[in-house]
Amino acid sequence: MALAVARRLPRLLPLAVAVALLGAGLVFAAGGSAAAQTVPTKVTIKGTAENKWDPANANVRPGGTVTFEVAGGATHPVVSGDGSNAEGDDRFDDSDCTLDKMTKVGDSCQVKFPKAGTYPYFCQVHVSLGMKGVITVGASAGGATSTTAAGGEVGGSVVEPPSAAAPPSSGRPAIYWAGWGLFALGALLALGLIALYVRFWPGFTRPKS
Ligand SMILES: [Cu+2]
Repeated sequence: MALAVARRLPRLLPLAVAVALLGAGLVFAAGGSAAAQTVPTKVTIKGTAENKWDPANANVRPGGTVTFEVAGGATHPVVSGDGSNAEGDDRFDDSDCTLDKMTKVGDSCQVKFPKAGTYPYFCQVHVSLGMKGVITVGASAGGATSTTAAGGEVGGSVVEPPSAAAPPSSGRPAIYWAGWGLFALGALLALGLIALYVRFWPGFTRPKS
């Protein structure tokens, strides 16, 4: 019986190696693509002389920091909200970005975003000129969310998708872990086959001590 298994080893080994390679490939592909679209932990948004935010829409990781900077023009105080209400909505702490702190070129303020979600903001002075934007906080790049927001449609409906778009999980796709599983399985199988081969293959002579 052992011999019968041993006879098939040369054919089983490539299969095991193939499984391991497939797993490794999945890990690489899933991990690599996740790394390629890594969401930054720090983003700088400039308030320009044209009274625009540059970029208006940005992605940042949960726990990340957004720096608002007065790069040109007059004062650009940042207020949390979509601009429909002059007071804002206090979804993030904008107390360091008030009128007196964002008056001249070079002034800046930082806002930390601990939780995933979609955070619209606007310039208190230039909101009527459309100086608004949206910060998407999530582990994966919220491409779809920011493109819809880029259309200027910063209404209440945009605030809903983030919870679905940014699951609280580690952010690794399931296929990444499946890849690791396949790799481990294939590697174990290959090791086991090699061990069997060494033990039972008739033509294989082990050095005797
Ligand atoms: Cu402004």
